[in-house]
Amino acid sequence: MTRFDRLFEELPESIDCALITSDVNRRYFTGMKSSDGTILAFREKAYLLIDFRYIEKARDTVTSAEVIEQKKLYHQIAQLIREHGAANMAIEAQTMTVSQLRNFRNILKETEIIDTDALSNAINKLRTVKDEEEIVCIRKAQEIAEKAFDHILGFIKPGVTEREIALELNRVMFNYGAEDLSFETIALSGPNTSMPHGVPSDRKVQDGEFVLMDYGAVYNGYHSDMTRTVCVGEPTEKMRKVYEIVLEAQNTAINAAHGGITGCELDRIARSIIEDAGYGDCFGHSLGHGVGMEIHEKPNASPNYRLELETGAVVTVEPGIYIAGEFGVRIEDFVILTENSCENMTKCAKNLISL
Ligand SMILES: [Mn+2]
Repeated sequence: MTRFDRLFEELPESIDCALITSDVNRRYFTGMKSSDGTILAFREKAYLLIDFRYIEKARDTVTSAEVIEQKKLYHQIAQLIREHGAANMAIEAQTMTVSQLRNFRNILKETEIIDTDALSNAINKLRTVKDEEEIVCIRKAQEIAEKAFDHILGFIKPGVTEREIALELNRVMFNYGAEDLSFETIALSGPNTSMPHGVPSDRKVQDGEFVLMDYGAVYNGYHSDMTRTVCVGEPTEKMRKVYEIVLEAQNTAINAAHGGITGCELDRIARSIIEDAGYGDCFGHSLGHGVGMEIHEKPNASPNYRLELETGAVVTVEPGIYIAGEFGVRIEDFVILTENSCENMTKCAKNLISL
């Protein structure tokens, strides 16, 4: 069964065709990366309309859809809709721009445009559960990130700056085959570690400080995501204690994770440990998020996500404690949920390392 077949199984029967306009979902359905292009999928057949810059590659590689060179997009779409006798067309409401929607409405006067979240939700649902091929790519993306981690431990020392650490992580990841960075690498030191998404600066690392690194690599369209907090020299008693609380929260949540647990239940397991230790106010973000073709995707492990995390979903487990003006600790792994437990895709050690 193709991904298009599975999509139409998820969609209400009343929907005649689906217009897929986002870059990431176009890649999900065709396997080809491009910065432009449009998929129009009917139950019986799918088309990829793509312009001259990509046409040769598309004709060589795309097998899931008939490839058509894009000339006058809106008219070509109208023509296909007429040929297939479709009365309505669902759009990706979560990503289409208002101006695109207006254009389609102007051109497709006879076609009902379904602008609910039905199509976006159906695609998100498909993408949540990863198949074997996708898992292979995610594993590879994580292997690249872990090679960079092994390397950076020998690079961090008093006097190097946050920016130098970030740049070195990036360089090594590209060197080991990353297609891209999962996001702008975060490398923070000392008091800056209390800002969960701080931006690397020219601040020099000093002895006795934490260095927090949150980063990942993209491999064949799939992202990895990890955070490690290491100490340069010896940590204080408080630093050590906070680190152990975060680690316990993380390990406990990972041990409890399984397909069918709700996002809020998983979040609660980690959060209650941090709350019981007296640091509830210092953990102001959610426990985790889905990872795949996007760095943040469904499902979420957060206090207000009441849905089940499905078997086959990949989610991060990243509790943290952030004490403003002092320091912060975050430890992040990501796991694939199985029926009764989960497999941790992050293999590198997380005992407190002092360099
Ligand atoms: Mn993350």
